[in-house]
Amino acid sequence: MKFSYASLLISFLLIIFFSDCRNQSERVPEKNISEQEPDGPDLDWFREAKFGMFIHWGPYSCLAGEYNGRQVPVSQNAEWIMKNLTIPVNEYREIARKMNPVRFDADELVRLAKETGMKYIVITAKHHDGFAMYDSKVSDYNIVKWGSFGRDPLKELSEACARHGIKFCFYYSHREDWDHPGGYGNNWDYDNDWGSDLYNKAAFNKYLEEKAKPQLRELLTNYGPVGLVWFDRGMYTPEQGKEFVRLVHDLQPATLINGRVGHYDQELPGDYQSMADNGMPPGGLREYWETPMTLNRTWGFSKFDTLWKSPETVITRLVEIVSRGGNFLLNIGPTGDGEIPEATKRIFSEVGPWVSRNAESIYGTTANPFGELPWGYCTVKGNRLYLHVRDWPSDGKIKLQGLKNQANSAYLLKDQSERLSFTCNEEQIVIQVPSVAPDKPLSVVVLELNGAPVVAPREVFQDENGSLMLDYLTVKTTGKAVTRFNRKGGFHISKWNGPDDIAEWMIKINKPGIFKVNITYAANKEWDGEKYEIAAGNQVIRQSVVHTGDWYDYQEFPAGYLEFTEAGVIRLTIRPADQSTTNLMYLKSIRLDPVKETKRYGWSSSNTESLLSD
Ligand code: JFZ
Repeated sequence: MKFSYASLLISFLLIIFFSDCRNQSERVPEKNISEQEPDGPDLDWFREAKFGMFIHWGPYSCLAGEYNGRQVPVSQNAEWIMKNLTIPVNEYREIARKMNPVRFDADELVRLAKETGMKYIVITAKHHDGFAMYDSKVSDYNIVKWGSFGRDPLKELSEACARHGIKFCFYYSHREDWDHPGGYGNNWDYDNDWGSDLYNKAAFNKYLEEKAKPQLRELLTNYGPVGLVWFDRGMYTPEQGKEFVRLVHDLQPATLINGRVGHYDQELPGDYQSMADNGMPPGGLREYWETPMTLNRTWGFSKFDTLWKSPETVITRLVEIVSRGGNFLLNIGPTGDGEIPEATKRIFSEVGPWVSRNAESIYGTTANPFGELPWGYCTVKGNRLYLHVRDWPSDGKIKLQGLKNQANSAYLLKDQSERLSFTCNEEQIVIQVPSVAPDKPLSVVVLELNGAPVVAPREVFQDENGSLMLDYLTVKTTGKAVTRFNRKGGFHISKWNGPDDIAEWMIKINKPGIFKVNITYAANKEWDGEKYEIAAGNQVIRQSVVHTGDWYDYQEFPAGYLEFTEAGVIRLTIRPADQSTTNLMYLKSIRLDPVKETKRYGWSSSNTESLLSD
């Protein structure tokens, strides 16, 4: 085989080229994080956003709370008119056919959201009435094909959101469907026995497979990136709930899912917890959550519902929710022809400017670390505390207890030219503020610290009987232990599975003595026998979990005894004793009750068979 110089040169160049390509491919600059598609649910934008617009809009908006002279009472939701007035499917379908929302303007909606400070929009793609407010290929029962409108509002809205940098999201009623014979909830047209566990499984599964799932697929395929899917009213079985989670994440892995995708009887299968409508959890939750709220009393438009919330109420609710670590999803109900009610625009026109001038104290902040504050709310960002003062002090003094690090400066967010004076001592910091509140309904005072706030754990005091109640309101959790909420389990501490996952309290003993320790928790069978330790000073109570039936069936158990011989503040902890794959328990509370001292021999805190009588 003859090798010409040319062939050698070509070979050499090819080697360089391919090695260079290979190197080239290795040298391809990594996308920076922000451009990388998250490979899982993207909570970051949600945590940053804080404030969203909910839109309830469908054929029920055309009825506006009344049909054939019958009215949906203002205390009931106007979007439930089909069920509340048992409107036959065939009649409702004709109401839907007449829907022709020529006044719908996606840009106007998105501009209103943006000017009000809302960063995401969740619109009803299909509510319980089964009517699709988008161009569905699955069913002609939709806004584009069924009547004369011929436009796709969700397409127009998703494009307007993209133009204005607002996250496009949609609501989908995946269980309730009063139009489809297999959907849950229509027991006036269809002979479905809809007792809680007697639903018509075959018909329901047919509805899921021929309507709910295919419609979700087309929504997650044809409308661009979807920030979140807002499911509603749960699902029958945990497995069905998980099927919807898989469906969403198979199509858009970054799309968030709210807490109502799964059955209320199961652990949260979504990415964040949906609180009850207009619900307000106490603070201290470490799991993320969102509260939806109506602007009057109904989600869908009602011409009778004039009980509008004031701008002050909306602003205060926003701050209250954000200060407790959640998101606020505020609803608007456009009219049947697509108009935004004047009252909505008036309220939003006052909310927006307040949010804009106080934006720094809202977006990207974390929850108040101090517990309830008598004068208002607190949010945190880096080394800054944002004190949202609701009750402006007549003596000009804002007091804050529990801060352990040094304050460097204080000023009004609205006027940063003037520094406020303040004094600090062991107990508290007192900020001197002007006599007149600079803003309303809340004025923001900024306290700059020498670092991220360090807050003394809140102390738990003995009550008049000398007892102590330790629960999620005063707990400090570390590791994977979290304070959380779900509809079935209520507020509790869980998600812990090793000795580094700790719940602790600082208990203030004024009346020393021996205390009986009772623990209230729920545990399913898989957690039976897991070991936990309750420790205070050099005392340790070691116990085993006894299953209570299910993870939300709470029961009280005697855990043992602790003795405190002197007054003082003591750190009490509870944690899994060993590393485990289970969640140990849903802890509701630990209670310490003083016991009479009778016999004192052979007693040990780890011995639950104490010789002491209570
Ligand atoms: C549901 C819908 O039925 C209603 O029409 C609206 O869409 C609302 C946002 O969601 O209503 C609920 C669902 C759950 C609770 C309350 C109202 N809940 O958990 O308290």
